[in-house]
Formats: sequence, structure tokens, C-alpha cells
Amino acid sequence: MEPSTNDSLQLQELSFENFRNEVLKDYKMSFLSREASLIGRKEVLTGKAKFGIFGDGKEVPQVAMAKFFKPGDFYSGYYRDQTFAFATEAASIKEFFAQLYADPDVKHDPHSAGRQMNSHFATPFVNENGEFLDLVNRKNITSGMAPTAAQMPRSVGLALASKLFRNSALLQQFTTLSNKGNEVCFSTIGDASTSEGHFWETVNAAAVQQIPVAFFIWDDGYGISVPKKYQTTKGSISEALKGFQKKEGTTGIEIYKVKAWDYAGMCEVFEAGIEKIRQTHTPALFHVEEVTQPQGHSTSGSHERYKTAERLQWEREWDCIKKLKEWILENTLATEEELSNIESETKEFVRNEKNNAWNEYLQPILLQLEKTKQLIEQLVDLASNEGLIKKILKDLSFIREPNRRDVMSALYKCISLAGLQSGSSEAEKYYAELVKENNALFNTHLYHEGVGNTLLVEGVQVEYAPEAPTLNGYEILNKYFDQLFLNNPKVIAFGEDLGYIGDVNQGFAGLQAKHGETRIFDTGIRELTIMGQGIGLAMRGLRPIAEIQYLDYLVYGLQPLTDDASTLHFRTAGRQSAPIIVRTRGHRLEGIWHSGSPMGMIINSLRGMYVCVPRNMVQAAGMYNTLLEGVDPGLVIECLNGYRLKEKLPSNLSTYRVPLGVAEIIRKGTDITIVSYGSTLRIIDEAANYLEMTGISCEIIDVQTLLPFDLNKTILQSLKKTNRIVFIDEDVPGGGAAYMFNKVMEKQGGYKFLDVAPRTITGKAHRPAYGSDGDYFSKPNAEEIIKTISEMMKE
Ligand SMILES: Cc1ncc(C[n+]2csc(CCOP(=O)(O)OP(=O)(O)O)c2C)c(N)n1
Ligand SMILES: [Mg+2]
Repeated sequence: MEPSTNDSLQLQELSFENFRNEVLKDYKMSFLSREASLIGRKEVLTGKAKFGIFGDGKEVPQVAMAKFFKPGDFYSGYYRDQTFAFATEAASIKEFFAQLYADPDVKHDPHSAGRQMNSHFATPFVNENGEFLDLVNRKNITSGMAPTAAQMPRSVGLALASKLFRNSALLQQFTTLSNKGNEVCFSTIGDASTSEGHFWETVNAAAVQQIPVAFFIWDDGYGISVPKKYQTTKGSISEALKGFQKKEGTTGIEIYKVKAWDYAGMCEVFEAGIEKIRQTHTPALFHVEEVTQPQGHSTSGSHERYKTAERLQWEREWDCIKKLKEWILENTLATEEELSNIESETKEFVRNEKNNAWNEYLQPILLQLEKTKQLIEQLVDLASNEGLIKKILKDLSFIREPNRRDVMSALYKCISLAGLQSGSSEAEKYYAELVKENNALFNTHLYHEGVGNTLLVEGVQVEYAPEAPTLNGYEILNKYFDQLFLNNPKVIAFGEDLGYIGDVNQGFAGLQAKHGETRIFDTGIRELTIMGQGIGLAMRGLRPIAEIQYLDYLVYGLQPLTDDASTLHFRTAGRQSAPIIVRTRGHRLEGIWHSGSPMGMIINSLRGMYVCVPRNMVQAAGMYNTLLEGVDPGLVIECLNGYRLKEKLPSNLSTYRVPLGVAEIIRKGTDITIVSYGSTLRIIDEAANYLEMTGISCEIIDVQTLLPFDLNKTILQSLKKTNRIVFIDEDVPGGGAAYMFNKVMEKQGGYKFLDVAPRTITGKAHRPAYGSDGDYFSKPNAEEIIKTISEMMKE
């Protein structure tokens, strides 16, 4: 039935009222966020917080954008997006201040437990068992990072996941991870950060793959002090990107331009633009121009130093909140008075929430301080110099805004001055309690700490049938991956040349044809975003194996691994995980670019990942299985020269598991312990065969994983027997071998069992020269090992 004229009038009024309320809500939200920025800056300048970076000037674009961010969607952005976080209810004002104060209580700062600077938000993705939550019915904010454009590469994976969920029949069953691939990834970036290669690689990867990502560029004309003319071709990112514009029948992206002060315009463009992305999976870029920055870049320094008076004046006039207010008044959506009521209400709310956050932050420290002072008072008489303790006590009373470290430092010194050593005094017991408490607050979650920790995955012994065939290494892997893809629908593998030809060493040969292009596929030459793609897919609950073609090129993809994958779990205090498996092949082959073994660099930049260095392909398979059982990210470096070596085919290849951190004695001996891993073991074996003929018996230990390292102290046990030890690898001097040396000597206490000086044998400091002779003279060779060990036997 048609509505009567009266009904339709009522409906119109209703929809006008709804519209008006929506606009006023957005005004209020923008104002609220601005107030948080203004107060936040003061909190830093008065010393309550250490550093602040705020979203002032970007409020209105972000309330507009937040309207179209639906449950199930993903956000990967940067430190300017507090308004978006408030508007999507991902963060509260109180949480915002808790993070500003670095409150380590996860209940107060659920985004990072005080581990990140302010405006680095995150919503929970995994529970304490490492299981993924229902991500479909919540708005998902991936944890922010400070390095400019670091949020870009993972956007590729976050968006690609939607495409895979939409197109792969096998993935339809995971209804808490995706609703038929309808999720859009919102990715924000500052204008200046688009100068980073990360941005270009990401836009290209998104455009080529046609994945649902919305890029928002907050163009305020500056990257700290450096203006656009030094950043962007033609001074406009949307102009510079024109060749990426999608046309009929091509790949590409949609490009939209809007003005940050044009509330109505942005709502219209974002609504239609996001809907199109959701429907078609064509990525889009929203170039938001004429953005301002009322308080300048951050609390370190003022923008008067580099912005002209005219620019500053323009920024004041074109402030997005001021313009929104004018627009509301012009359109008679509210009166001055109504808006001013909203403003004063909001100001008070923010002030109160700030105070609440501060009190909650301070309360536990004040309690610690009180108790510590009482305990110290009892120590005064015990010290030979009681004046010193009294001074510490007095200083403690003068601290206006105490930190946990002030408490710990005073208590430790007083315990020491009082000569307490029993461990049973009240002061010592309390100190021990605080050590434990602070460790739990500040030093946890580098890896998953619940049942999903990969270290808890038990090993499974390898089994061989009596007539087990002998195959090339690559054939072993090929059989392994085939079974893996049959057994685990969440596993996805991709990389350069990995799909159609099945990788450069045929580990995946024939498997794309068998398991499908949504599971095993090629990528462009873009290591950085291959890693980002893996991280994003892993964050969406899939189990990507992301390939770097050669270990030497891991450096191209290292930034997302070290800054994102390795820190994600830590920086969210266990609330997000990216269990990416990075597969690569390396160590000794040929020349400067195909035989690198930069293990020191890798293990020191990837704390937070597990690093596996299998000696052959059966071991590699066992390590993939172990990593896939846990929820931590891992790197597996296969031996580049091992694909054509013969290995026996196990009968339990798909269930065989190599436990992480368990070193294996691969040759028993009595005179010297040789510690190594990967392809170097073959050179060592050659040396050991020779040494045996000369009467020297070598015990060779394969550490198997560098992170973690020999958890059972297998090496120490061996050293206790041989009293001689040498660490060998192909890295530069002071690299991987020095790491192993440190672990055994210092951590395992190996120095106590030495009869002769321990040694490391490594590659040269330079890159390996080309050819067989280059290899011989650049990398550790059998003769060098024989010579060193023979000398050690004579000492
Ligand atoms: C890789 C890296 N280089 C430098 C910095 C220091 N830095 C922080 S923000 C910034 C400017 C970013 O400008 P833009 O992308 O325009 O964002 P805006 O702050 O203007 O919103 C710089 C240089 C950084 N965080 N990361
Ligand atoms: Mg900028």
C-alpha cells in the first residue's frame, strides 16, 4: 500500500531528524577527538606523558570514513587516526589517555598495554589459547606501527584474504573468519609517507591482484617539516597515480579526490566508493586534500618553525571542524546554542576521562611507593651509612609523578645498603614480588604464551618403511607439500615463480594444477609486500607460506618481518598474532648474490619469530609441520644446494615433527664438539671423515633452529665429554657463529668445561666471490676446519 501524504511527511521528518542526529553525532565526535588532542598535548608538555602525536585536523574525514567501516572490516593505518578509533568504538577516550601515560595494565590500555606510543590502536584477534576470535562480527583494527608506511604491506594480505575467502570453495567453511569475502581493508597513510617504496609496491600489488582495499591519504602537505614539493611528483599523489586508474577491462584502482573540510562531499564519495570496493574488489584510493594540522606534527617541536604565516592562517580558516560547524549552521541543522552545549558537555567529559585514566594509572604505583617507603624506613638502622638510606627515602617523597622504576631503584639500593642477603626479609620479598610483577607487565608475549606456543608442540619421530625409496630433496618436499595441501585447507603458498612452475627448485611442481590457483600462486617480484601479504593473511586466520626466492633477497622483505611480524604479539600484549611462515632457500651456492648466509642479521632482527635452519628437506618438512601446529611466526631456510641430494622418503612425512630448539647429535665422537647447522654440516662431515683417519674423533651437533637455541643443552653435555668446541657457519665473523658461541659459553656455562680455547670458523667478512674457487676461499672449507681442529688437539 502506498503511504498516505501524512505518512510520507512523517517519514520525511523522521529521516530528516535521523540525518540531523547523525550530523550532530559526527560533530560531537570530531569535537571530542579534538579536545583529546588539545589536552593530550598539555599532558606531555606538563610532563605527565613523554611524547604525543595527535589526530587534530583529520577529525571530519575520519568520522566520515568510520561510517562505512562495517563489522568484519579491517583497518591498517597510522598514528593520526584516533578519531576513527573513537568513532568505530575501537577505543575510548580513557583508553587513549591510558596509552598516552604508558599504562602497562592491559585493562586500561587494551591496545598495547602501555607498550606503544599513543594512537597505536589494536582490537583483539586471538584468545589466550591462540585461537582466532570471531572476526566477522567485530571491527578489526590491526596494531599500528610508527615506521612510516609500515602499515601498507600487510594491507595487501588483509585485503587478499577477502578475495580468497570469496573465491575458494574450500574456505567457505570458516564462517567466523569471513563473510564470503565482503570485508574491506581500510588503509590510511600521510601524504609524505607515500614517498616510501612501501606505498608504491602496495598500491601496485593491490591493483594487480584486484583486492578490496581502500587507501585514504591524509594530505596535510607536510611530512614533519618537509613540504609536498619535495615528496610527491607534481605535488599531488592522485595526479602522480593517474596511470593506475582502472579502465574498462584493465586492472587498476579507482581514484577519488575529496576535501577534508567538505563533510557532505566526503560522506557521499566514501559511501559509494567503499560500496563499490565491497562489491567488485576493485581497490580505491581516496586522496583527502586540504587537511590541516592545528597543533603541528607532534609534541616535539612547533610548526611555526617551518610553516609560513599565510599557511598557518589558511589552516585556521579551513579547519575541518570549524567548517563543519559553519555548514551545520548554514543548513540550520542546529543552533549556535545547541552546538555550544555539545561543546561544553564534551569538554567536561574528556577532562573527566583524562583524570580517570591518570588516577587509574597512578594508583598502583602510589601503593607500591607507600609500601616501599615503609619497608625502607625499617632498614635505616641496619645500614652502616644510614644517611644514604634517609636521602633515598627523602628523594622518593619528592617525586611528583613516580614511576615503577623509581620504586624499584630506591628499594634495590636500600636493600643493598642495609646488607640484606637472606632473601627472606620483608624488603627482599617485596622486591622479588615487584620484579615478577614488572616482568609480567613489560617483558611478556614475545611469543605466544598459551597452548599455541610452538615450543609446546611435541616432536614426532621420523619413520621409514623397510623399502623406503631414495629421492631428490626437492621430490621429498614436493610430496610433503602435496600432502600438506590435502590435509590443511587454511594453508596457502605464494611467491615469485612458486605457482605455475612450482618454485625455482620444483618443490611445488604440479601442485597449483592439483590444488588450485587460490591456494598456490605466483606473485610479482615484490619481497616487501610478499611478506606483508603473508602477515595480513595470517592475521586473518589463514596459514600462509610466503616465499622469498633466495635468502639473499630476504633483506628486501625484512622490514615487515622485523617491525611487524616479530613485534605484533609483543606490542599487543598477546592480543594479535601473525603466524606467517616464511620459506626461503640459501647459504652456499654461487657468488655475491646467491650464497649469502646473513644469519646474525636475521636472528637479531627477528626475535619474535622462530628461525629454522634444516640440514635437509626431510628436516624442513618436519619443521613446517611443527610451525603449523603453533601460532607463532617462523622462518625456514632450506639448503639451496640440497635439492638434488638424495634423501630417504619417510613414511610419516605429513605427521613428522621436529621440535623447535632441540639440537641433534648427527655424528658421535669423543675428542671435539663441532656445532653448526644447514649446508655447512656437509663440509664439516667431509672434514670429520678426514680427521677420523688421523685419529681425531669429532662429535657433530646440528642445532636445527637458531631461535630458539638448544633448549636441552645438548651441546653442553657434549662439551662436558670432549672439553673442546668449535662453532662453524657461513656467516661473517661475529655473526651466527658468535651467537652460538655466546649461547653455549655464557648461557649454558660452557666455559667451565674447556680444555683449550674455543673457536669460531666463519665465512670471510666480504661477500663470497663467484665460482667454485670463490666459494672455497670465501666460505669455511674442509681444510680450514681440519687445520683448526688439528691445532686444537695439540694445545
Ligand atoms: C621509516 C621512518 N622514517 C622516518 C620517521 C619519522 N617520521 C615520523 S612521522 C614523519 C612524517 C610523516 O608525514 P606524513 O606521512 O605526511 O604524515 P603526517 O604526520 O603528516 O600525518 C616522519 C618523517 C618514521 N617514523 N619512520
Ligand atoms: Mg603529512
